[in-house]
Amino acid sequence: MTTATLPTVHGAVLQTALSGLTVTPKSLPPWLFYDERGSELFEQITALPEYSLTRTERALFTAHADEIFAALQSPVTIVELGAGTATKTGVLLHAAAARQGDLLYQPIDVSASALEAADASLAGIHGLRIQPHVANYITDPYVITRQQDTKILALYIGSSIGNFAPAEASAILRTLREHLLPGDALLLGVDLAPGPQKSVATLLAAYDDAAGVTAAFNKNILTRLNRELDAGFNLDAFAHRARWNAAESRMEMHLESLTAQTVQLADRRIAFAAGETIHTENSYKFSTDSLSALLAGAGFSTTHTFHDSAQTFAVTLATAV
Ligand code: AVI
Repeated sequence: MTTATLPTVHGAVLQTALSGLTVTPKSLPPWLFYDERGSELFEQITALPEYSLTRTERALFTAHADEIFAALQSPVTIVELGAGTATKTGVLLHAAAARQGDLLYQPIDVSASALEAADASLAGIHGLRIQPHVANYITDPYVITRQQDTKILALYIGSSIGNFAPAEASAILRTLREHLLPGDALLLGVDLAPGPQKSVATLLAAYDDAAGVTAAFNKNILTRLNRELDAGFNLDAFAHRARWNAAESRMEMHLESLTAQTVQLADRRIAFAAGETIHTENSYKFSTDSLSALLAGAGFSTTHTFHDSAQTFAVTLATAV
């Protein structure tokens, strides 16, 4: 089968895989992780002892929700980019709904099934109305409904922004800013760079856990190519690698070819040298300064920053200027 005759549903995955694997260095984009199995594995990652991001962010929401909504000084309509199943968002939605009685929540996500799960899990929150929007907030236009006498609070949490290169991250925030009016707000959750209380070893363990869940998550990208494209990856011939790139302030995930090998992919044979890697993910880690600069460049001004005592994760409230 040639590229031109492939059904559309496989077209995007095939085009992406071919364009990433026929150049040097090889790479695959992280969105390929999130098929059904990959999404399940990511949920497992968020509960791992080594991966504290999700727990720390939830604890920050629990501790500071009231302060966040008090600082906004107005009822809000909440929008969430990449909401997924919205598991952590419930803490914020509970607090806002209790405060203002009636709350409109507009989760935006590429996965309709994740939004259905969000709808089911949030159904018990009194006064909450959910208006889901299935869209890829990076590539698709999206709409935000503005209610009278409320300001918009946009949520972009879970350090999702860290999976984008600085220019892409900035473009995502600028697009969001175009939907907002001065005085609207953004709550951004990001993982912080190593510092006095956060070692590189801690970070490496978070992306290479003892139970091997992150390794399975990384290798699932090859399982997906085997299943969807009939590719010929031997999973045992690749190893999960997690690396800290200090110059770029990012964790990187790679899949390293353990031998010299060739792999069939559609009508191509892809050659790997022993030790060559497929770069599958960047996870940028921020400092207070890099975060403020990113926000300022997109038209936001930081008003509050909340972090845990060990300064591993930050939740930043910023105003659209
Ligand atoms: C979704 N994203 C913020 C996660 C991260 O930490 O970059 C994805 C992940 N990759 C490996 N573990 C978790």
